[in-house]
Amino acid sequence: MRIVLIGPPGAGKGTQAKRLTERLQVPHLSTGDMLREAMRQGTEVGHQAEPFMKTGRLVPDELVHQLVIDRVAREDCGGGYLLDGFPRTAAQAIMLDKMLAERKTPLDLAVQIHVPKEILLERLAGRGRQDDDELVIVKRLEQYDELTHPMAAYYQGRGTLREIDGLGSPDDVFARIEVELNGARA
Ligand code: B4P
Repeated sequence: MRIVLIGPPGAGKGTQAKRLTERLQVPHLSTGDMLREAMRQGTEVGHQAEPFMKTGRLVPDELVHQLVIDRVAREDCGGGYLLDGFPRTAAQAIMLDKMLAERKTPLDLAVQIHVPKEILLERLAGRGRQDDDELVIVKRLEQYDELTHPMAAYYQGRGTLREIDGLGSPDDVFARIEVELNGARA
């Protein structure tokens, strides 16, 4: 299966992606992880992404596009994959569609996780990653509201969007996602 996972920072994308990929036995493609790895390795992409990530802004679409194209072309993605945190803008959604059409591999499901802002702030404050500084978090949430949330409508129009309540324990949330997953596989 090919799935995209959409949600604000702290919604539990990474947490649920791990469970989903274990269940489906497909690779977990997190653009956030790929960008952090590029920064750690000091690659050109990493250098270009760093100032954006440190200030809570989305990195330019072109940088992420190439990462995704290269990763999806790898052999382990032949049986499907889970995209965690991609697409995040309308341009990324269009790019993904083009790539899927070229490869003749349609998307099965877009899952959007909803969590109220006050809970997101609590969760992120407890995590302590470099970009979990209070001001940076506010910027990341703003970017989600302005760019990513409206993008979800793109999938609604196509009938692939499933909206999930992200409150409760990670197991509660996963149980809700599983219901949608089973519906899509039926
Ligand atoms: P990401 O790495 O995607 O980071 P994130 O949005 O914070 O999501 P993450 O997966 O880490 O958090 P989660 O909700 O799982 O992006 C980081 C940055 O990279 C972006 O700001 C941007 O600059 C850049 N970037 C990435 N992709 C991009 C793209 N496509 N285009 C442009 N820029 C891009 O978990 C958060 C915390 O909540 C965890 O501590 C977890 O334990 C906890 N949690 C999860 N579920 C919970 C639950 N049910 N109850 C309680 N706590 C829970």
